[in-house]
Amino acid sequence: MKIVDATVVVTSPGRNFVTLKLTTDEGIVGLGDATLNGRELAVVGYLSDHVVPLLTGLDPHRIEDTWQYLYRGAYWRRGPVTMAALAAVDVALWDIKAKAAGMPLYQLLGGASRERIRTYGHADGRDIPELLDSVRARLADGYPAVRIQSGIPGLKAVYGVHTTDGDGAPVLHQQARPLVEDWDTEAYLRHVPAVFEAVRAEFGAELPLLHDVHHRLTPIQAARLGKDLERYRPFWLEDCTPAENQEALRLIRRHTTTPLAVGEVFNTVHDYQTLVTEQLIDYVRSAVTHFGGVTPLRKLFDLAALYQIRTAVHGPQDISPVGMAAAVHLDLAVHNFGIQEYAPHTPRTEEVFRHAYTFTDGHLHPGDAPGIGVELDEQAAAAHPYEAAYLPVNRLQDGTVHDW
Ligand code: KDG
Ligand code: MG
Repeated sequence: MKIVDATVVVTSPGRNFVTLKLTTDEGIVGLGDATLNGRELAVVGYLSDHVVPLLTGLDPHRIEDTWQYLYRGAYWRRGPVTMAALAAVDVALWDIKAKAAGMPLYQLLGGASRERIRTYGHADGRDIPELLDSVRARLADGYPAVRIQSGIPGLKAVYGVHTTDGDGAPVLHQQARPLVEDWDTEAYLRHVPAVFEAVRAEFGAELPLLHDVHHRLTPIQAARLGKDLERYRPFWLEDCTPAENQEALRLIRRHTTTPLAVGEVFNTVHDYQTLVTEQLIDYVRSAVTHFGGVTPLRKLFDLAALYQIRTAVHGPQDISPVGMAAAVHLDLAVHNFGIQEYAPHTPRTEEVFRHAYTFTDGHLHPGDAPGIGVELDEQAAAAHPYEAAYLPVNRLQDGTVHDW
């Protein structure tokens, strides 16, 4: 079999998605997600100018070899743009291989290790009463675990607390220029324990509660927060510091038993080396789409398994249904699966990407369609052209730019 065509499709049914479509001489189509929120066109350029011309004529069955050819062959390796482009190729090739085998991808990854995939949903509120309502709504949706994010008294806009448009798309993520949010670490550190206190008081001790710090603290601040939250038994504290500094996690780990989850901005296993081998974290959180695909993420998961670290694939709405499908196949197959983040895509997005994966009673299943089980309706995609959109930026009250 040979690849005879490679096309990059950009569509914006509420938010931008980049999809690579590979076609073989046998008429098999494979899809891969290359969406990099706020920098989509950089990946489109990388793919169209430097990857697509290399793909025609290749044997799509040679997934590992093609991955190494594009990764090592470029010389300039790693980085979000490169790895999103590589992920799209990798997932499209797995899609083709599984379709050629007449099997859902998870079967090629070793078969199901469980019946279904436990997820967590997002609850947020501008204040605690609004957050409690949101938790109630997620529980009514069936989610077995909930991430809680709350507005901070005195701050006007905080990560994870968003308004949605009529279609359910988060408004804060679709600004033609970055929206400016504000930040006050001390106010945040004072407020978060009160948020956990209120949610535990309302929903009891058993509900798994997660919280995303979004890279905003110093190591000692993160250690303090981890300690303060221990009595509420969080499921995890996510991205408590900018973890490019892997050594920071040593300090945090020395002070708290709150489980730690890291990795949504990482692109390669090297970004995790210290964190995993020194057992400084409990969950690895990279997305298939930003980590170079199923092939390298599987390798990371196997490394993590040696240290009893579990998986938690990043699954925000800016991962397309193609990237989400790939994640759900991997989740079903690997032994050290932990939890999957899941926020359903909008109806407009689901018209463009029809998928076999299902969400029932708070659990995902990839379905049994051959391949990853996603079809791209190109006519529907063409009705939604690219729209410039940026993630917010964050400033302290004196105007200093802070991590978002
Ligand atoms: O594009 C950025 C989002 O994917 C990210 O902010 C979402 O932190 C996030 C999460 O945990 O889903
Ligand atoms: Mg996060």
